[in-house]
Amino acid sequence: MPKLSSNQLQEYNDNGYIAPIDVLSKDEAFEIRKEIENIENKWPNELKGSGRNYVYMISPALDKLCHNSKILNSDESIIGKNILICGTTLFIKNPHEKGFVSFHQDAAYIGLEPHDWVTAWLAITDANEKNGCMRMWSGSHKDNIRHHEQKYDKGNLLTRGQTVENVPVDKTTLLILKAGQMSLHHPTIVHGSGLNKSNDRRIAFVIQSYIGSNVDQVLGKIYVQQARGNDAFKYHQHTKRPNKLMDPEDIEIRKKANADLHKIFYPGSTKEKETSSPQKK
Ligand SMILES: O=C(O)CCC(=O)C(=O)O
Repeated sequence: MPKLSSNQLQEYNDNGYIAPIDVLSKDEAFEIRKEIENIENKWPNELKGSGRNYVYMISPALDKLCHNSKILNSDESIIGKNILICGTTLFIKNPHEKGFVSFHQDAAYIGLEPHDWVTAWLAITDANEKNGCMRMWSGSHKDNIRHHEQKYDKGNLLTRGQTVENVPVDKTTLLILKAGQMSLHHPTIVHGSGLNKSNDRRIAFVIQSYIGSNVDQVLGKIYVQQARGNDAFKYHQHTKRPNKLMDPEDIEIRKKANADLHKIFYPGSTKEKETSSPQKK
């Protein structure tokens, strides 16, 4: 599988994202959906709230997806040969729930410096306007980090409802993907997503993010896996890949990782949003 073509790379550099990139077949994406729903059914609390993070640590199927060579080849075009996986998030919008994601820049709160990292958003179900696919403000990654209002608003899937105000929505692009396709986005692109008005779930497995081994976490501690190349910098604790679903040893390390992530997402905050799914940033 080739890396990104020079046109695709140019598009990523110009717009701050690139899509669609085919990763899984429709059937393979459905298998991943079944894996996620199996965990939800057998361990009902496991993927709720901050449990949406780091699920690749306890599921061999999701771990394998993070190491998918089609994803990594594309990543390599953007961040080079030494690639670490530093986390995953499930962005699930159930039908008839009020879940949305306000316009924001990932780099504003995520603490990964320098910005030699890229986020892979993999559609496990189709993602379209009706079910609340992402909207990208093309080219906005070229500006600095903008002011984010912390709104803690109901239904916002971001931990603190971080919002870039006055985004010209008519100038944003809908990121429509088929199940099994992915988009890659830049740390500073302004993006968000609306409500799911369909009758099915909208499920995304987001590798947030693939980082160059030179990238530090300046707000706290993260746990990584080597995806490609080597780690000459050794900034982060490496974790082992899971061999079986919900292995007690993996559950323990995931608990630690989530507790540390919580400190990054709620730095010095006295307020924690009441939501069914605080997940990131
Ligand atoms: O899934 C969504 O709707 C938003 C995801 C997002 O903000 C991200 O992956 O950075």
